[in-house]
Amino acid sequence: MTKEILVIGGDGFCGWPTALHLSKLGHNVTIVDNLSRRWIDKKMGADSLTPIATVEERLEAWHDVTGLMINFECIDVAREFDRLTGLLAALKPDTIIHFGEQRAAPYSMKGIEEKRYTVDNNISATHNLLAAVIELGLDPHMIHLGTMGVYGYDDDGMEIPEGYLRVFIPGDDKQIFQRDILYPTNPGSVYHMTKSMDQLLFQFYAKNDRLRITDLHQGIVWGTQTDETRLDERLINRFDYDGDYGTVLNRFLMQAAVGHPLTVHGTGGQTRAFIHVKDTVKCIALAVDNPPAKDGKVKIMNQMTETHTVCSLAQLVAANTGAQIAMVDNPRNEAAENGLRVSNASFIDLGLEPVTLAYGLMEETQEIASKYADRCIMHMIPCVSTWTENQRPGVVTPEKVAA
Ligand code: NAD
Ligand code: USQ
Repeated sequence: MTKEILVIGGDGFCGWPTALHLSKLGHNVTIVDNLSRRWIDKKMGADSLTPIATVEERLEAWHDVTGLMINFECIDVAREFDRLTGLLAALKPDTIIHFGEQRAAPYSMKGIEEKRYTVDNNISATHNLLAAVIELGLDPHMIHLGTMGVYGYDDDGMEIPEGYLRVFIPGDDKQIFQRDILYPTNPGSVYHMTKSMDQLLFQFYAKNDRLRITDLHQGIVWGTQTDETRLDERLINRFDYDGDYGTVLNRFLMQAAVGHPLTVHGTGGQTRAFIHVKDTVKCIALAVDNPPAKDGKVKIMNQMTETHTVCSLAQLVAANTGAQIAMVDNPRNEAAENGLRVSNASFIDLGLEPVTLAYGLMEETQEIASKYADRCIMHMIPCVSTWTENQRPGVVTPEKVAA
């Protein structure tokens, strides 16, 4: 059935290929984006490795290639509440997909300006959206892109469930009460903290107003192209590689392509969850087709397909490409090593057949990185945003002297 779908943050790395995929599936898609991601790149002096076209060129290309139309509205969801409300009232979307947040952990730790921006932008964007929907009396299915990072990486000795933890509480009269509580959040950056706070906003509005909300706790997305973005050069997806926005596997693949050593933080013993961008768009299409019941509870699904340590990824890329590995000081405040087991049963039950590292997609991403290697701004590669003052280069601490 054709749905009216609003994609907030639809100019971004995950939002753009999702908007195209849903349009291709026959839905009416409107993108809302304030283009802040493009402006942040300009401010940092960074750029996508792939040459991304303007939004207007992108949408024209989509129409040229497929005959399909995607609409675009430039709205800051965190600040332009009235414009957001006006659009929602006119569109009455069946589904709203919310990608529109500042998503880089290192950027959120860069300094006070970036910390405040990340909190103000992310929390206001999510709350404005929820409040606008209630104000207008609409009943869309809302899908939010959350993160695996809300669970933390403390290796809790169990498979991480999908959002909720079943607990048994001893009552005063020796009765045992059973509750399903949100899995205790344990964010590792200001960015991840905003995603933890989003969870409470969703919990409240699902309970109070019976909103139908799906929160997708996504792992690190890698790759760049999907079946739709490869249809025309003007549709190409972004490829972040700089020290703030580049994520680890894509960084390793592009570092190998430009002859830079692979920058493993600390021992590389951090285990993380991963998903290819092709599976991201498939998962979101599955979520669109499977809205939760109006039962007062947020539906939470873990959107990831495999786990790896940072070190094992570096070794894999090095073995495939001959790149050198450099063990560098970790600019983050994170455990040197952790295990991680995650349930992704919901998406598997819905029919997801994951494309994992084993299926040759690394080579595909490697080829794209090589094709655009000459666009790399080499001095943007190092991760320079530190988590604490003590980690800043040049700060002398007793630990550094002892080392
Ligand atoms: P991105 O930065 O490429 O895209 C986000 C988009 O949202 C950008 O185009 C930006 O301009 C827009 N945006 C931000 N604030 C906005 C606002 N106030 N109003 C309107 N538009 C706004 O990020 P991405 O990698 O596509 O991530 C999308 C979502 O998925 C994020 O919420 C992120 O937390 C989540 N996520 C991403 C990853 C990943 O590895 N990329 C992993 C897990 C979860
Ligand atoms: N790392 C390196 N070398 C690098 C870059 C990163 O060793 O050059 C390490 C980091 O120290 C960290 C791990 O790789 O231990 C992952 O870092 P990342 O930048 O790939 O991912 P992260 O900061 O966690 O954030 C990304 C997205 C974010 C999303 C999150 C999902 O930017 O939007 O929410 O992945 S998750 O990690 O599952 O929480």
